[in-house]
Amino acid sequence: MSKVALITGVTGQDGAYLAELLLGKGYIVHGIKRRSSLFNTDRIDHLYQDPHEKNRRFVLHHGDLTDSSSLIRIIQQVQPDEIYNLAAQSHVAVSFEEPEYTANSDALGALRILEAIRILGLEKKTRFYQASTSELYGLVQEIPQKETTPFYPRSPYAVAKLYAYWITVNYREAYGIYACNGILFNHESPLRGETFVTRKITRALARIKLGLQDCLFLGNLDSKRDWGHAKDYVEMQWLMLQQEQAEDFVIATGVQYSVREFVTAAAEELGIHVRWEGTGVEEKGYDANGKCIVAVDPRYFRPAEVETLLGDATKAKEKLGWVPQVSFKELVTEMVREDLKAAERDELVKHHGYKTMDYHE
Ligand code: NDP
Ligand code: GDR
Repeated sequence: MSKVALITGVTGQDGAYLAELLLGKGYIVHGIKRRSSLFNTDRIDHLYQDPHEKNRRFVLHHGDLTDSSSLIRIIQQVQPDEIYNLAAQSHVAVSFEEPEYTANSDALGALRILEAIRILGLEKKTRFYQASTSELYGLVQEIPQKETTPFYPRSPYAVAKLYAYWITVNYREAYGIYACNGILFNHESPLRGETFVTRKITRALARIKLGLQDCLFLGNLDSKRDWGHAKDYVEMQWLMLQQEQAEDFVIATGVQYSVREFVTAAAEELGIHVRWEGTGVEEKGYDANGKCIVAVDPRYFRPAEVETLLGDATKAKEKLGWVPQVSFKELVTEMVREDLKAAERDELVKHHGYKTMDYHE
């Protein structure tokens, strides 16, 4: 009998990689997508199976983390062995603009799923994974951060995720549900959303290289992150649900770079050497011809910043056999290469792909 998994946030970066991983392991995978006015399934279109196909192994359902009734209905129908709660309003900066919605989806969303497990009497059957985050450490109390490091969230997103973290622990202790938190540090890929800093950088630099864009505007260049590859990290999400006992794990590479260093590395991949000049809001990056290609724009500063994150994943190494497969350099190379291909397609369309139409003809 195939195992059955339910993924919330299946249309997101991690959801797409995880669905692919689980299908490869023989799972039947159900995913929850929310209704949108445009197609939002780009990342999983290659996995799509027509509803008319018999014995489908990949099935999508409309639902929303803010809507208990949809969650209960889907979980009742699917009777999953494993639920991966990846859905979230996941943008830290946006959470300052939409704090209430962020709390509703990111904090109460986890509670709604855990309650659905209870209401449906699935406490002994269904295992639950919560997508927790290094943002919980916020104003860091210890370097590097591990499972025992105290939390100090610095955004409405992180505060909402703190609730989700503790409600997961609480339902494990109170009701014996196999529920665990993966405290994942930043992980990126060519599927990363375009407004997160790594993807914003690789996409913009590729476009600058081809003359499709002039300048990349960024916020805090000094911010430091521990960046890994999403493909590596979803494997750990799965492994956390395969243990004898539910536990919480930090997943990180243990290596840290600044946003400025990410820009420099991505530019080097494109054969652009960035010369940095100035400090603070005056800082700029120039190419070899003296053209300004990177500038600081204070609109991207956050009301409260998380300056530095560096993870210690010793526990995951020892218990899950965690070894990151993709290095920082390989991650940057892959992201730049994919964004360069996309920029080349845009350039082709811009210069050769269409002719100007005179609609009055
Ligand atoms: P994405 O932003 O790429 O994906 C988020 C997913 O959640 C999308 O499928 C989105 O749908 C869906 N979603 C958002 N709101 C709702 C809602 N109200 N109801 C149902 N679905 C919703 O995030 P990632 O894949 O990068 O991250 C996955 C999870 O891991 C998130 O919870 C994130 O907070 C957490 N995390 C991520 C890290 C990272 O570095 N990537 C690190 C640590 C934690 P749509 O496609 O329609 O927008
Ligand atoms: P983060 O990722 O906030 O760590 O959350 P993001 O890539 O948005 O920011 C990383 C750091 O870069 C700085 N920064 C900028 N960020 C963005 N988005 N845009 C900019 O122009 C810019 N300039 C500088 C930020 O200030 C920050 O310090 C991600 C999300 O995936 C969360 O869901 C997840 O929980 C954490 O990673 C771990």
